[in-house]
Amino acid sequence: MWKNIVAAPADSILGLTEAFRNDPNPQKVNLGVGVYKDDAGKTPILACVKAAEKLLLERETTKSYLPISGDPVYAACVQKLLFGEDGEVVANRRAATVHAPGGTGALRVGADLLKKFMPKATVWLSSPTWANHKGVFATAGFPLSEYAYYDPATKDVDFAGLTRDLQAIPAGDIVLFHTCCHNPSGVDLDQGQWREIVEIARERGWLPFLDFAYQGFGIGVEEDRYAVEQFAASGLDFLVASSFSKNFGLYNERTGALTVVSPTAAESTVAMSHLKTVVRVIYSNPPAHGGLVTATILSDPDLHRQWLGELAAMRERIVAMRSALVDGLNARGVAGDFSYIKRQRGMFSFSGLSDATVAWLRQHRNIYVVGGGRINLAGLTSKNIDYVCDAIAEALRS
Ligand code: PLP
Ligand code: TYF
Repeated sequence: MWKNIVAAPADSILGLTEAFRNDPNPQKVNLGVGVYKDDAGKTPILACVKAAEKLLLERETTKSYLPISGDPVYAACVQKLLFGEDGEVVANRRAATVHAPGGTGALRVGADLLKKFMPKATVWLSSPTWANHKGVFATAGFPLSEYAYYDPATKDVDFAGLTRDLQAIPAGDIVLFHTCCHNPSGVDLDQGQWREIVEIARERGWLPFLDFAYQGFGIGVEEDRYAVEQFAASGLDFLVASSFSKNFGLYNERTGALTVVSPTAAESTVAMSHLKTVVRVIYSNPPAHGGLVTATILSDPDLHRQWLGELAAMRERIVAMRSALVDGLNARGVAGDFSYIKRQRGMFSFSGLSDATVAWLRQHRNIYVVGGGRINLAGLTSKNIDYVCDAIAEALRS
């Protein structure tokens, strides 16, 4: 059947990983795919995860199916991470959470749910956004549109453009936001800006959908959820797609969650009933391991504390690499102000490098950067930072 069918193009970021893997040069550096690496260049299993896995191995008594919505202890833990220990949303049972396979699975479950009840909606994405957002929402059947977000001239949020666009989005459309650590720009909204956005959502009546893939990678677990708290306090309907791939290092365990927040507990019960029907026909019920690991860690005060420490270490290493990169470029007399790289948050930076520079770095220095100039700071280490700074300095001179 495939004889006359043209092959689909490879995912550009994963294609870059493939090319990196096949590159025999020992000095090669991968600043592409969004995976955390430690200073040895490895993506480690967190010690709290290993400890939780040991406990699970001893305690687990069955591999029977989980409920359609996943482990209820996991759902409660997710809600505490989103709304705090004594969040009003939790107390009033206004949130319905299902364990989804990764943040991507959560986005897709949310998209399929919304398509059933908002079939005519357009989904609005930030310009630019994570490429897979387009694929997920388009495949669920939504037309897509973009709102202004990143301004390459100021290397900051184009907030005037953003509010102008959000004010023009009609009621009944869906607006996707990056809660923190915007991928690919690294440029986040501040607290005052989030409050304005919540007000616009209230006035205009569009539905907010928060993609929360990097909780704890920005400033901290609590600081990073500011947007979630503000939308929760507004009493509006909204959705949150959580991912624990990065902050628990559980990439291949497909650990995420979709949380639908409603104005009342009665509505939340209805939302959960429809969430289950959506999940039932895609994967029936979620894989258990990652959710059980996360729930084990978050339910145990010692493991929880250990996780916060390990998460802080990942975040702080990335911040240190931001400084090392900016200082390294300045020390080499590279023209231009790179201080914006220090202001950006999370794993990524729109480095400001042109596609021509990106191509030069790959061809001449075996340094792999995504087209558009997005750098994964976690790919930098104390061993390769000088090599990378030398290479960028030379690329910008040539
Ligand atoms: N959303 C954003 C913005 C991401 O960057 C990612 C992963 O890179 C995801 C969602 C998906 O995460 P997961 O690997 O848990 O599916
Ligand atoms: O680097 C990024 O932006 C992501 C990373 O199944 C990624 O695309 C890679 C594979 C995957 C999910 C996310």
